[in-house]
Formats: sequence, structure tokens, C-alpha cells
Amino acid sequence: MIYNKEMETLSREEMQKIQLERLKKTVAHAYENVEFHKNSFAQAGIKPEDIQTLDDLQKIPFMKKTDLRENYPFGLFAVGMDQVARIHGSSGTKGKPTVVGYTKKDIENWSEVVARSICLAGGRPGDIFHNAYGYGLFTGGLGLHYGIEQMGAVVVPISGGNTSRQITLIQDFLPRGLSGTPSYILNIVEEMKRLGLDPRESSVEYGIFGAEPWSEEMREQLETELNIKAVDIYGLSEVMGPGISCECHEGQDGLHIAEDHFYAEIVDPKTSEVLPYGEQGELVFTSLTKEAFPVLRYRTGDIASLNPEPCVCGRTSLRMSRIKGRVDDMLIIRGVNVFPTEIESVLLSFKELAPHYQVVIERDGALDRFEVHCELTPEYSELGEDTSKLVKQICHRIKDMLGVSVLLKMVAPYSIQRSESKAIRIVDNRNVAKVSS
Ligand code: DLL
Repeated sequence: MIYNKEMETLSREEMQKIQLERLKKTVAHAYENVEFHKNSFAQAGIKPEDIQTLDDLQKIPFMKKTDLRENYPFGLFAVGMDQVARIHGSSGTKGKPTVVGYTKKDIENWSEVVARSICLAGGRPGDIFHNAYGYGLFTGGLGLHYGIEQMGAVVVPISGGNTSRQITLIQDFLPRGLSGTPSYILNIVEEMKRLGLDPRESSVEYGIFGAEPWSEEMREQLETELNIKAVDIYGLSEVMGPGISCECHEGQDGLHIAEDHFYAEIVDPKTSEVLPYGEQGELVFTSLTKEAFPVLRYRTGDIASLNPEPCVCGRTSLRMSRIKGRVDDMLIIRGVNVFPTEIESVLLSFKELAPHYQVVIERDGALDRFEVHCELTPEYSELGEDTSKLVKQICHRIKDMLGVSVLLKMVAPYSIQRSESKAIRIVDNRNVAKVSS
């Protein structure tokens, strides 16, 4: 089922025509109503009238997360509070959140793109849908919630946490659809097994997972453990929330961007140069319909590439690759750049390992020491002396595949903190900010 056939199957030319029309409106709206945008246009020596083509967008300066912090809480809102219907924020727990706002129309558009995502995943009206994303300032819970309702499915607003209750409700309500962060869903699977239940026997047929980086190997594991189709959903609160893009269940090969609402670019994270389709770099989004919180060239910090080829599902939208990681989560291990998802791919190729891991960075004299902490699955927890053989094999494979040597520590089963929302993959014990590019 294609939710909005008209928009999701336009030719590139037709789509670009709509995008340009909407871009001009967004630029004028942001310029006229937000001091920040007016100033940044003035600094760049441009006026809204200078944006006459999609390529002209490149004249506009980038927006960054620090701009949200500097204008905390409502300085980037483009409408009065009498028109704002809802506020959301970043999911971080440290410091002040980054705050975003939505008009009623924004919420309608957001619900529409999430409804499309549910259909992309294989959802149908009448499905019961278990939504294990956290409700609150985080956009996951309420974002999915409105989209599920919009497409005509029945939402179970369970939120994250209270895992045994989640399992009871999955057993009793028999949902077809399931959403949550991949790491939390794995946590639910683990708990089901601990209770002697077979997750493959559950009623769930498809999962919409995202909000954190996850590898193809993690998808395979989730699909096998739960006997489902799992698709990747992407978004960020600054641009809207979940639903900016989502994979289709037919292709599972890149995430379809809701291009009538969001214009995507890929830039070189260091030089800021715009890169052609196919090249990997930092994703940048411009909103095309947002009223309360328009964003122009927002630097997401997420690494991906874009693919304009049509998809087997019949949709024509530009697809983005799975997110490799965040620019600021890139580890530099003796000069080699490594993302935690790449380490995850190697770890999950070992059936003896549980899908829970952390990269711990310690200061070792003048050097950084990178330790990968992982656990054996309960089935293999009695490996005994063979454990050290296994550790050697894993280290070899990491060296082979990624070109880096790491210290691997096998910690006791269940000792790595289980996530109820976004997993913490990097623990930096060096008392300084995270390694950055
Ligand atoms: O995580 C929105 C969301 C909710 C997306 C539910 C998908 C499902 P934030 O809390 O603002 O919003 O965090 C946004 O999370 O910049 C990425 O770094 C990361 N992220 C989101 N989706 C994915 C994904 C939500 N599918 C930040 N793969 C983004 C990898 C993701 N990373």
C-alpha cells in the first residue's frame, strides 16, 4: 500500500517543482519572522529573492545545533505562541534541551509522513500497533502515535520501559506492528526468552525501528529472533521527528525521504562542500512546509549518502542510506576512523555474543585506550577456557575488517546496561569531550 500515491510517485522534475515552490515560501517565512534567519541572510549578503532555483539554496548559511542552544527556548519560532500547538525537545538528559515547536498544521504534516512510514513498513489500517518509543519531550512516542492513528491503525501507547508489562500486552493484544529503538526491542526479546517464551511465536509481523544507529547485522538478528520484517525509520526533533525517511519492506534498501516536506543535501563534514549523489557525508535538511520552526540547511551531524534510483516498491523518492553514525561519535583509533556500528557489525557476526556492547575509552598515559566490552549469550556463557580463543578470533576479525586493534573484554552476562530508549554505545572515561573528527 502506498499511503500518498500522488506525492510518493512523482517524477523527479515534478517533485523538484513542488520543492522549489515550497522552498521559496519557507525562506520568505523564516526571513520575515525569525531574527536569526534575517541576520544570517544579512551576513551572507543575500535576500529571500536571491533563492530562485533549488541550487540557490547553497547560498544560504548552515544552521547548527548550537544555534538552537543560543536561541533557547523559543528564539527560532516563526509564529506566536497562540499558533503553537506542541513543543518537543532533544532526548539528551544533560543540560538544557534543544526546543522545537509545531503548529496544528505541522502536526498534521508530521502525522502524514509517519503514516506513510507505517505503510512503507507493511502496515495496514486496522492493525494493532505496539508503540514502545518513549512518550514525552522525545519525538519518538508521540510522533509515531499520531501517524499510527492517522493511517487508521490502533495504537497501544505503551512507551518505553516496564518490559514485563510490554510482554504481557504483546501476548494479550496481539499487535501486528511494533516500534521502538532496536536496542530496546532486543531487550524485550531477551526478557521474553528469560521468561521461557519464544519471541518467534509472537503476533508481531513488522517492526519500525530507529532513533539510533544500527547495523544490517542487527536487523538480521531482530528479524530472526522475532520472525518479522524490520525497517529503519529516521528523523530528528530539530527537523521534525520520526518519519523524515523510512525504508520500505519490499526493498529494505535505503530510506525513502518525504521529499515534499524535507529537502536533503549531503555535505563534506570538514569542508562543507555539497557532495554528489552516492557520496557519503553529513546529511543536511531544509524543511519545506514547517510553520512554527522552519529550518534552513540544518546540519544533522549524521553520516549517510543519497540515492536517486527508483525503488522496487514503485516509489520514486530519493533514498538515503542507513546512518553510519554521528560525526561526533566517530572514534579515531590510532589514526583510523571507526564508527560504533562498524564494530557492531563484526561483533554480531559471532553467534556466541549477545547483541549488547559498549566501546569504553580510557586515558592510558598520553594515549587513548579503546576497550570493546561485550557479553556471551546465556547459551554460550559456559565456554570456559574457550572464551580466550573466541576473544582472539573477534579481535582478529576487527583488525581484518576495520584495520584497528582493540582490547576486547568479555564481561559477565547482563552486566552491560540494557537500554530503555537509545543505547549508550560509547563510554568516554577520559574526562574530556567525545572524540571528534
Ligand atoms: O530520535 C527521532 C526518532 C524517533 C527517529 C523515533 C526515529 C524513530 P532525536 O531524539 O532528536 O530524534 O535524535 C535524532 O538520532 O540526528 C540521529 O543521530 C539519530 N537517529 C535517529 N534515527 C536514526 C536512525 C529522534 N534510523 C538523532 N538511524 C539523529 C541512525 C538515527 N540514527
